[in-house]
Amino acid sequence: VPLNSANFIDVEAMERGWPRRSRLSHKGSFGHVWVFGGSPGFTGAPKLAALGALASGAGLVSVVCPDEVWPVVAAGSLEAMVHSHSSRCWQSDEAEEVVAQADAVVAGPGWGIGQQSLLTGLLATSRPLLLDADALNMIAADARLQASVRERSGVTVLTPHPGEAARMLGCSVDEVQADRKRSVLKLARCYASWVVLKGHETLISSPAGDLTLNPFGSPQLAVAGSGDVLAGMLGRQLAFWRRQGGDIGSMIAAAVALHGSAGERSGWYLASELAGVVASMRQSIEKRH
Ligand code: NPW
Ligand code: AMP
Ligand code: MG
Repeated sequence: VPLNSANFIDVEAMERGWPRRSRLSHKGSFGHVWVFGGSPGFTGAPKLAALGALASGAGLVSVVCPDEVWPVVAAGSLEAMVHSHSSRCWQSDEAEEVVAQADAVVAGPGWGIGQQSLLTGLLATSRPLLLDADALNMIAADARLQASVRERSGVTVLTPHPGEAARMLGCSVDEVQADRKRSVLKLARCYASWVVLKGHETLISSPAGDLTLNPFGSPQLAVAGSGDVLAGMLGRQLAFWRRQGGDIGSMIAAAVALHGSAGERSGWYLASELAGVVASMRQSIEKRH
């Protein structure tokens, strides 16, 4: 694979991703993010993704989780709507019809690796789709899902950490880390998708192989749930893009940079608190425009 040099995200590029809100805007202007995730023992992950979407300014957020964890995921959820896989709002043969209300779908946080048929349905829709965590693990293990990702008509974003990238590439974490540019490019080309290879100096590749390096971030982000918050933030950007348009690559980069930049701040130690820092930074950027 020919290796392109990476562009860096600077502060201006990060801030351009969070434009001032029009006075006439309403929650529909910012989009409806649907998060599919959660399983026994992993109920926090979809909630953190929902929080990430809300913190970065999504208009509406819905979570869809397996029936057995629905009471736990729904408990205490004030802002996000929470449905179970078999709830009436979700029952349909056609995934496209089911996600008709969604401006963007985030699939994977805490989902477990037994959701192949639901994932197949989501891949077949034309909705902007962000695949993280267990969605990536299922794809890594299933050639049919891999083909379905390649054949998608809508925008697809993959957000592997080095462990998930290693599973997808069939190599070791050390091999991924030894040449992160080559790793992210291979994934982007193989899946015809945007790929965000997380970790120190997160690398973003467009489907065509244009690379962007995120210089923001801190090892403070190496904490349970911080990737789930990022998945929700990127879901918000995809939903906003579907509603208001713009340059999708810049919007992805702006979310990665804001997440990293919030991670550099002190005063937080939980991923849920990171979302609070993201929200206040995002609000001050929006007001400065
Ligand atoms: P090692 O071996 O530790 O050095 P997994 P997970 C590697 C959910 N969560 N640099 C790591 O390396 C998620 O959403 C739920 C280098 C190991 O090999 C998923 O659905 C939570 N290596 C599920 O749990 C909160 C790195 O990756 C492997 C690396 C499992 O996700 C937590 C570990 O990854 C979590 O978000 C880096 N920067 N980062 C909840 N409260 O509900 C990772 N690795 O096995 O995919 O486990 O990431 O915890
Ligand atoms: P996940 O492993 O999915 O929870 O994602 C972890 C998040 O924290 C990603 O956004 C990573 O880029 C970020 N992160 C983890 N470790 C570091 C680090 N040492 N420096 C910067 N960012 C990190
Ligand atoms: Mg993760």
